[in-house]
Amino acid sequence: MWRELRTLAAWGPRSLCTAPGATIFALSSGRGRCGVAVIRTSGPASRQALRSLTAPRALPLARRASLRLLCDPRSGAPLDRALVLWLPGPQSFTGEDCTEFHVHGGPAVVSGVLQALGGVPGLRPAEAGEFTRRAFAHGKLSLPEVEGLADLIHAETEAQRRQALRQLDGELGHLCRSWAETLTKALAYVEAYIDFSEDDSLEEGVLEQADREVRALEVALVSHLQDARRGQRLRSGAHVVVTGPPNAGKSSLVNLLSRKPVSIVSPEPGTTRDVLETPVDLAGFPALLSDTAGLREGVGPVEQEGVRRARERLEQADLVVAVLDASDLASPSSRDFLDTIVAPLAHPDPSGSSPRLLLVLNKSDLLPAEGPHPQPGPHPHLLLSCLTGAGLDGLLGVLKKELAVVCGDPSTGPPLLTRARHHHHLQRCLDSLGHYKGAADLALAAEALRTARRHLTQLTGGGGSKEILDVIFQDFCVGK
Ligand SMILES: Nc1nc2c(ncn2[C@@H]2O[C@H](COP(=O)(O)OP(=O)(O)OP(=O)(O)O)[C@@H](O)[C@H]2O)c(=O)[nH]1
Ligand SMILES: [Mg+2]
Repeated sequence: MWRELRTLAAWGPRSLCTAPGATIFALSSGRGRCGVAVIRTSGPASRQALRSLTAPRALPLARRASLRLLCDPRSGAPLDRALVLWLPGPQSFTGEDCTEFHVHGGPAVVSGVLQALGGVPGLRPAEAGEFTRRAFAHGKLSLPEVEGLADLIHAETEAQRRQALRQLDGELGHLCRSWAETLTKALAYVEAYIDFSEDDSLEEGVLEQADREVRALEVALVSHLQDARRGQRLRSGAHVVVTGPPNAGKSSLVNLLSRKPVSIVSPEPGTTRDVLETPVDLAGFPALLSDTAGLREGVGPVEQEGVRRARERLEQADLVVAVLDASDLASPSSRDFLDTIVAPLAHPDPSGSSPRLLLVLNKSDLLPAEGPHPQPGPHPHLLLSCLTGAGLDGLLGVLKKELAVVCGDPSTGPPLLTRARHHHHLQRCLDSLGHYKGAADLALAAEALRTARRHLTQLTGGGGSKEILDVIFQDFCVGK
């Protein structure tokens, strides 16, 4: 059955609608003691499974929750009093006949019901991701929607959840399908020209029309590809690197933002040596927050290695949080840091590859309450005290804005490309449009358009190979 499913899925999602197969079952809610646990089945024997466990009562009405006594069909022993749902296909999550048993979440109840289902002829335990794989195979979900569902299950921050929901709603799939339609139109123009250019009835300018469609699509693809890193950051976390001179309060800030004692804090300059990385939810965005050694020269070999690692990590940053001691801005280490790190980052190179910069003046509690405060130069900055928490809300507000730029804001704008797979197919599509423009004859131009269109179809899951499907579905747990 598995091989059959995979082969058919490789032909295209909708080709499986009538394929018979085993009926699968699994616990779909989390493991462990809980109030309610949900056990699902999917496949042609679902009706029989529901009948066997709820006999002698008749099947409940479709899509209506009903209270039933569940009994083991072999021994007749009662298992639980549960809510059951009969969800006949194709109007179900997988497109097949499905049932749901909402049982009490004790381990003995759950294992009793699972064992009883295992004894029903034609039923077997589901493999990881098999429910979703069947939904894809029956055309219930496109591949980007499957990926959105996987992301939603793994979403840890608000921004990730919003992005995953948009993808699950099919926005990226719709966009790719509309692009594929544009290419179909362009291809039709080119083929019409090849077949009927001798014919007087052919409309004038069909090739120009094809060129126009291709040019517009190129512009859209380039802009989406430029955004691609943002979607991937949103999925796996933006690299936020905290840097500054020794003793500025970098580790204190990392501990404050991550709400746990990640790094040792001490009045001794040069405390942090290694790069300490921690995943955090920063103002609703996923981030990998790195604490680093204070930047200074003329120190021992261990600290020197720490400084080298700190500089290396700065090169990988998407957002640099530069921390200075507000009461010590005139010191040589602060001035040197402002000149060598802050100034170049404040004037990023035009290619747009430089990280963004946030300058934080910490220890504001040490500044005199009255009078002008020292300025770090022309750079915009925020005042903070890790000791008292003053300025933390302002900092989180600015971090949110910065991370929305770095990761893309999932509540607005076009759908983001969250995976390398999306990027690959769009880039190949764009390359093929380049081949179209440079093609030596119209037959080659038409072939380039077909290749471009194939990449868009593959992105949404049509003609997906078994290996790609395996990689995508491995993100799922059993029962999903
Ligand atoms: N008054 C005051 N002291 C602070 C504040 N933030 C940190 N400190 C103190 O400053 C000292 C250095 O703090 P750390 O967080 O270890 O500084 P760091 O930049 O990580 O230092 P290195 O790892 O040595 O480079 C500690 O004694 C902290 O308690 C603050 O907002 N106000
Ligand atoms: Mg430190």
